[in-house]
Amino acid sequence: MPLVAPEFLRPLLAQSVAVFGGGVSGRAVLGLLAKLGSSGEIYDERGGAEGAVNNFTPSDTYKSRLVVFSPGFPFDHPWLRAARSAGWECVSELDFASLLWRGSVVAITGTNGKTTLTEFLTHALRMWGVEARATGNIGFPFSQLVAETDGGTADMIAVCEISSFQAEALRYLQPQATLWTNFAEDHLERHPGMETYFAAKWALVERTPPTAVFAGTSVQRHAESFHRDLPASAKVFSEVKTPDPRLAGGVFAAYPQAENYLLAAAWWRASGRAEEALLAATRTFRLGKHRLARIGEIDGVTFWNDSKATNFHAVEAALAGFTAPVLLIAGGKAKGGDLAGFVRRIAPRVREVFLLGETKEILATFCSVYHVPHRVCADLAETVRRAVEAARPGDHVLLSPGFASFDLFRNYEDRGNQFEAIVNNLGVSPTLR
Ligand code: UMA
Repeated sequence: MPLVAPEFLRPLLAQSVAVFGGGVSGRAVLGLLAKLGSSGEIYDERGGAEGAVNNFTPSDTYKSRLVVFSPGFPFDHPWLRAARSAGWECVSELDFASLLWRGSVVAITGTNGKTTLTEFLTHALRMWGVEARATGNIGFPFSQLVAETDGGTADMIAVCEISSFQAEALRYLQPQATLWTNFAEDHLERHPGMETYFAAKWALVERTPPTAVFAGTSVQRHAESFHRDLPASAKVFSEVKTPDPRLAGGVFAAYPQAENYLLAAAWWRASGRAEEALLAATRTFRLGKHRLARIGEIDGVTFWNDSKATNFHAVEAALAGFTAPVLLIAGGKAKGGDLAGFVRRIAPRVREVFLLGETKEILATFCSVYHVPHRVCADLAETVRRAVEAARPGDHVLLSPGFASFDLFRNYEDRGNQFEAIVNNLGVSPTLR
């Protein structure tokens, strides 16, 4: 069946559309526009895609007066403000895709664990026989999914990882359910404070039927502190449950994934599916790359790649899984937040920290304050070299940076891949995942 745009969009698609952001989502929007028989032009302040225009002023050249914008653009970006004041329709990339999607959307958000939960639910639904697709912040834009599937079919489910950047701009997407894993400090480079970061994600709660909101206890705690009430019918799950023996030894054995499993299971049962099938799915599910992945062992020292840990909460969750102090490789591009508090909390769990990236000097200062042995390193290769020198048999060397990667790497995958290559060059056995 061909793609069909809602009526209000049709006149706006008759002429070229302004697409803000030349990254993966902007390029996916161009593809979707082509499928709709329309076209677009990319605007990007920093180059982005080939042929992108680096300045935007609303003008009459565009008869369509439609902007579709990447989540990289804050909602109050000057270009968006200008377009809105000129009367243009400004639609986020996620909203734009949702307007053309025939299937349903299950939204997954949270500070940590959302990518794993998105991948897991997709895997479980597919085992159940549903045509489910993982999409959104996971790195596969919803617009690309919609273009590839011609808008999908009514029985398809888009399991959509939604970041705060995406949630804050929503006006059209209506999730069939929202699973909000947890809430902790992150992205304070974009949101002016924890309350606005929380409010951005809260938009999803407001857009979801009240009986279909599933949240972790940290979400409820923060909702209370910000004087917001989760719907009375929302289901909230405890992070301090005794481990479920049925999940022992697997991805969902410990916090935060144990709590995430409870959320998934509650939604699964509420949608009329038998939990046995979900449990069976946990047994065949494998974690994606760069998420606390054991990459190998040399002379009794084990190396772990947790490059996906781009915030403090993720590092703390990773460290909690080790019984002995860890040789930690950390640092990267700052995103705001309480760095001193972060160092204070990890101090008892690390034997030494090897610091890199934009935040290495400031982290070194706090390491001195909290008596954490540390070394400031020139690059990733030096952090590994120094960690190996300090390691004894039985030790764990963990790359769990706690910051974004864009200061030294293309993205967290690039950072993790480079780490694995360096470690493998030390003579470590091939990937053991
Ligand atoms: N840009 C400007 N001006 C701005 C902001 C951005 O010109 O003020 C330009 C940039 O130069 C860039 C483009 O816009 O060329 C945006 O590129 P991008 O890589 O920031 O964003 P997209 O390619 O649109 O990718 C986005 C998500 N990125 C962000 O939210 C920052 C991707 O999440 C997501 O996978 C993709 O859409 C598909 O949905 C990435 C991410 O880091 C992985 N997300 C954050 C996170 O997980 O912590 C929220």
